[in-house]
Amino acid sequence: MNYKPNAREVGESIKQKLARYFGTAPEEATKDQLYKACAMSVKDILTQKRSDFRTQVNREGKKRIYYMSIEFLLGRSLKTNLHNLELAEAYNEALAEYGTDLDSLYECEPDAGLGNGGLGRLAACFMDSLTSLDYPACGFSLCYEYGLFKQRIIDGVQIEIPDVWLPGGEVWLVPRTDRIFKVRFGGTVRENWREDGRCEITYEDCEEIEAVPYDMMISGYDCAAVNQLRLWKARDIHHFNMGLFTQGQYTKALEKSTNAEILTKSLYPSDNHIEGKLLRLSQQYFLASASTQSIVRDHMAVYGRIDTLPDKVSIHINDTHPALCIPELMRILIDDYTLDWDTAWDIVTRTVSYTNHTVMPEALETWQEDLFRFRLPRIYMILKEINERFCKQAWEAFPGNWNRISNMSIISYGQIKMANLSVIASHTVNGVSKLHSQILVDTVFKDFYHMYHNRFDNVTNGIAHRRWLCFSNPQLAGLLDECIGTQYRKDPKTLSEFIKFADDKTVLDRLGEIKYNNKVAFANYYNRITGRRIDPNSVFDVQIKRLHEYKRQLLNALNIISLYIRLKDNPNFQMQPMTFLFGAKAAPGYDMAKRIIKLICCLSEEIEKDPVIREKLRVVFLEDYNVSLAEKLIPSAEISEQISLAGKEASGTGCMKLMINGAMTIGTLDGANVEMLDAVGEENISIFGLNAKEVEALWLSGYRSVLFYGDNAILRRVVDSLNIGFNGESFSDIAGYLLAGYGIADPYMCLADFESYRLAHLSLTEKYADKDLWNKMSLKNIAAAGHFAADRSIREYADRIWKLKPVDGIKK
Ligand code: 26Q
Repeated sequence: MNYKPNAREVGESIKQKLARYFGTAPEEATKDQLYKACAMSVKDILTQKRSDFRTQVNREGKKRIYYMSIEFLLGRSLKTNLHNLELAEAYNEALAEYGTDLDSLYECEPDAGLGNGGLGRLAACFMDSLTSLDYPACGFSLCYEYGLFKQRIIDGVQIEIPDVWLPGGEVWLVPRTDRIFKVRFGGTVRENWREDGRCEITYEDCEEIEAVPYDMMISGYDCAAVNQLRLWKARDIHHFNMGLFTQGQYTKALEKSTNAEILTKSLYPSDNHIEGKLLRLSQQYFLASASTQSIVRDHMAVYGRIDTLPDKVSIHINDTHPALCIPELMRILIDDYTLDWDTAWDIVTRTVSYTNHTVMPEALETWQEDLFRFRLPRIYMILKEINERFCKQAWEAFPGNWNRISNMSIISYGQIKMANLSVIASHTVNGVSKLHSQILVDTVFKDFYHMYHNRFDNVTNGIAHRRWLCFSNPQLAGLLDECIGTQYRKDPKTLSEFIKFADDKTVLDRLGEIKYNNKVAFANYYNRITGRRIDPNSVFDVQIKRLHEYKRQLLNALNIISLYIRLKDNPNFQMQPMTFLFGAKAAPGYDMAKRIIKLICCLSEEIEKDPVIREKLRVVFLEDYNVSLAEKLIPSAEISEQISLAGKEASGTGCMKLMINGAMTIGTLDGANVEMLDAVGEENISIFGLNAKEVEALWLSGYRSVLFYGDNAILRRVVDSLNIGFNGESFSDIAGYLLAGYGIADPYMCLADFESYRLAHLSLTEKYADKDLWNKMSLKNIAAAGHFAADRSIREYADRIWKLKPVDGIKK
């Protein structure tokens, strides 16, 4: 089949789709219909290519990776697919005939926002790299009807609006009603011991829910592979009792429906914070069970025997949220395939691996034991058995050391600890940056590290550099093509060759021009959407990430207030005009996060009212920050704010997207920042604040924020100004939080890092005056960013953890 239709063939295929699905012709079609027709025609090409790829995977008997994640934050697909397939030009040419172009159709596609932030976006970036590198891979997640809420800001208050993405998004999905599985909840489990020593399991009064797969094709760049992401939707098993209905018993027919659909209605909108809700537990088991059944079925269909599973299948769990695939696989192997415990356990532990994404105690998943037993009785029995066997083993390793054993136990004091289960059953456990992986073995998993030395590894995160650089910053990509050729698109480490141009004045000027053009483009976009203005001649200083105390948007705001006070004292004060841009969603129940949004918005409004000051200082809170907005904003960013309290941000990935687009990082020695410093050198990144060890020491000795306040006149004025507040609203609650003389003051120690942050910021913006110097630093950041591509991360996972080989020997 021809995967590269020309413009005429593309035009023909769009026309056909319009006629068939909308009964319309290109001249009469709406933009929305044209977008859908394009998407459908791209899907046809992907479907064909996928079929060829799958045949080859099976022929070669290649091992597959199944990547399970409760979140996949995909964003839009049309642009990525067209660029990956190198078809954008042909489509544009065809669309010109119909009086439109791709850029305007891209805007018709809703974001698939099936995730909160970093963890979900990482899963999406990883699927891109797995495919581009020709690895056979399949992602599993849930087909939420509502993705992450849309954010409106009204008078500085965040309002959450449901995100209805399926109309418009579902063109990419293929329902597979031939691959439905059943998932059981609740009821009573009976064990019947038979004479041959086997145990037969029967269920009474349990609720059965159908899992219907909706498959999405995932394209890669310049490769043979097309992989798939399988999203499960919950459906009532008797979806409607037609018998009752036809007898006229309408309401009874409705009552019979158990309302299974609520299971995949909505994504939980909090990140780095868990909610021990029954519905969430049900979502997690639903994902784990349907996916595991699907994996086993596919394996048996190709190989016909279960014992080879670990040789042909690797299952990866993206944090602990899908960890119930561990007892679920045990259940299938023992109850359905009649394997004995040890054989089953051997298969499971050679198949599963686990990535941890946080050390924050409130994000480590635990479930109440009785809730768990009630909802998942069979899985509970299996967990008990895993735990008992583990504890025996731990006892042999550390006889008499109850404390240690209780720390590592899966079930203790009425709680089920998912991280412990994940470590015990995985052949490899990894963190997501060097620092984070070190903290894991030093603290949270210290006892496990003693017991299972070789199990722990690090794979530093990476980003889909084609999406975040090549496709969203075409001018910069064009400059790179001219300077170093196009090889970096396939092999991002060759970005390092760009360093040769560090002293080339023409290239440096071009870099400056491209950044300026991108700023103008963003300012225009912002003006079109909001009617407000931003000055492309000011420095674009960007902090984009979920709103969380540990990420310290508040520290950024305090520094802005210090600049504002200085300008109010002296309106003639000469400074580099600055625009501080924020994009952040707060979890709906997270009051402090919402207060910080309000502070930023009130500060923004008050400054905007001052015609003199706003020429030098502007604060912009961007509404509804999401993947598509990030793609527009990041190419225009000049300063990247990565200012979390050291030791708290596991990795961060926004930092990498900004770096590869030439922004300068101001950051603490946290997460991936540490490795960015190594890669780019200290003259090309601005590091400030306490390091993780100093944070720990200060915390243990007792953090007294008032001491920092008392020592620093500027800081005093800044904190005091919160009491009067901004734009008519007092923020004395935030002042109180920062200072709390006796109670626990701000655990993220904003005041401790304030002065060092303020000075670092000042000296960084001073450098901006020297254009050549700035552009050179920017170039060096781009040249050093290749290491932070997901292609590199995925190769490490494939080689060291999953033992995966790419498919060879088919044409592209
Ligand atoms: C768990 C249970 C119940 C409800 C919600 C959750 C939940 C949901 C999302 C817990 C955590 C998350 C998301 C965590 C996350 O995004 N972590 C980030 O992962 C990135 C990728 O590795 C890192 O770069 C970030 O440092 C880390 O914060």
